Amino acid sequence: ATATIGMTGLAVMGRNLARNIANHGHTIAVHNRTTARTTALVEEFGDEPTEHGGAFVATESLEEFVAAIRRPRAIIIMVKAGEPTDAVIEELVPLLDEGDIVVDAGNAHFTDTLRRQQALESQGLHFVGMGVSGGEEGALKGPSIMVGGSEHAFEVLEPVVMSITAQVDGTPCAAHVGPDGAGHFVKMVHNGIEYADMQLIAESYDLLRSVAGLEPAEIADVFDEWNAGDLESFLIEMTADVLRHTDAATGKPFVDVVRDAAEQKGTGRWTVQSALDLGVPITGIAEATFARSLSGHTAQRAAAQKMFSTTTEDQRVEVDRDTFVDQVRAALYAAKVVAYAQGFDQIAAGSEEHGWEVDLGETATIWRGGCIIRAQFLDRIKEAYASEPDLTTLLTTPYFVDAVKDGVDAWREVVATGARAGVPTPAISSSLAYFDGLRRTRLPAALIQGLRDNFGAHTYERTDREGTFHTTWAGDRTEKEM
Ligand code: NBP
Repeated sequence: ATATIGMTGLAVMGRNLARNIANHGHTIAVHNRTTARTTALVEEFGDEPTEHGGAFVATESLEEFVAAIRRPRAIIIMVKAGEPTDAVIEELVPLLDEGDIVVDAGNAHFTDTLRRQQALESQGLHFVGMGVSGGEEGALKGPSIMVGGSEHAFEVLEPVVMSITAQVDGTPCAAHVGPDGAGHFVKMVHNGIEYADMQLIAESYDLLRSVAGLEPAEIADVFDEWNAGDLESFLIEMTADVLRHTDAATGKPFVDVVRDAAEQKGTGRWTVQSALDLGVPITGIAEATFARSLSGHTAQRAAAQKMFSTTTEDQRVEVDRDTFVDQVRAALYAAKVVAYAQGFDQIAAGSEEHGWEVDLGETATIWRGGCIIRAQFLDRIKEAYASEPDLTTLLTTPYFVDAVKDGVDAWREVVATGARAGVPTPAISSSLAYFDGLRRTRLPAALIQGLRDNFGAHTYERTDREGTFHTTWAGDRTEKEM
């Protein structure tokens, strides 16, 4: 056995991650169900050591693959999430020895990771659920890595993980976020935040174009300008790139020839489902997920467009272009603070529920590079948790308080303008509603409690004394302490 680690599953992600590992001086055994992928990798990049001393050991059968790795073995599975991952684990496990470490680096649902971890642990094996972010390019050049598993398993994997991950200011964008499902959970919420981020950007674009009348190339310039300030991020930069792109076939802006139905692979949905289970209001992520669903509901959209033509129902809203651009920037920033605050709340709640003890500041730190949501902004979040590890909500950290206070008038103006013009802003406006909901001293939830007690005797608590109460609504309306 010559390899220090193994990788099975050599589609785009596995192939690039294996190359990244070899480029960092590790000898890696490679395997794929269809041998052609293994052959192609080795034919293209050779099986001689790389300039850094790493090399590929190409294998055809799983038996050969397992035999090529030094014990205790560390084996990364990078195949399609769900049943294919279970199929690979099932084939692999009988070939392994006690103490070997099986790493699932695919986009597994964290509940699958919990189940697999239990199953493998009972067979004397270690199981690690490793969230890898950054897509194809990140896998090759340095992804953000969220490791979930035992301390021991992490210690074994650490040299490889820390060498292949992205680095920001000398700090690796990888960490042991917690045991069992913690890595995949944090990766899931990361993807949810990515949904919210993209939706907020898309709404901002729509407002600038439909209300202020800017052309896509002009909006690209606006995003470039924003990218020089506190909104600086990979997604803002990429938005300018996409908006400036012209379709070669028609000469039109690229964004005008793409069908306006956003697809999703499911991590946004998982994030929302988990948030519902945990009772955490992640309205930004939820609205972003539903907005994608709405965009794909062709029949309903066609029916509504026929009945409610956009010209008759919407008001013409006159805005001063420069002022409106600034207002949209402020609204985007404030709504983004809310979306991240909600995402971090969800990680805190998941961590509490499963006893993971996820370090929220560290989570912000490892998202600063290698992943799609990498942003300047994450430095602020890292600092917020560094100065106050038990922070109740990111919204109340001084830096964000100032940003939200300074931006709140603009935020309201943008939401109101969008509503008047008939330009939907589900994520920007729901974030404002969330913010207003949190900061109000009295919420109409009191009335809901009254209704619930009236129709269902669900009881209520009082503001002026302890206890649980019920009013005999159908009778003499006296109040009873329960
Ligand atoms: P895919 O998700 O497209 O999966 C293809 C790989 O799965 C191939 O190696 C294929 O083998 C293997 N596979 C399948 Br399908 N069924 C199998 C089975 N029953 N037994 C053994 N192998 C099987 O690859 P990917 O896009 O590279 O993604 C890999 C993982 O990384 C996924 O979980 C994905 O969600 C995650 N991820 C992807 C991205 C991204 O940007 N693409 C980002 C982050 C995470 P074959 O060659 O023999 O068909």
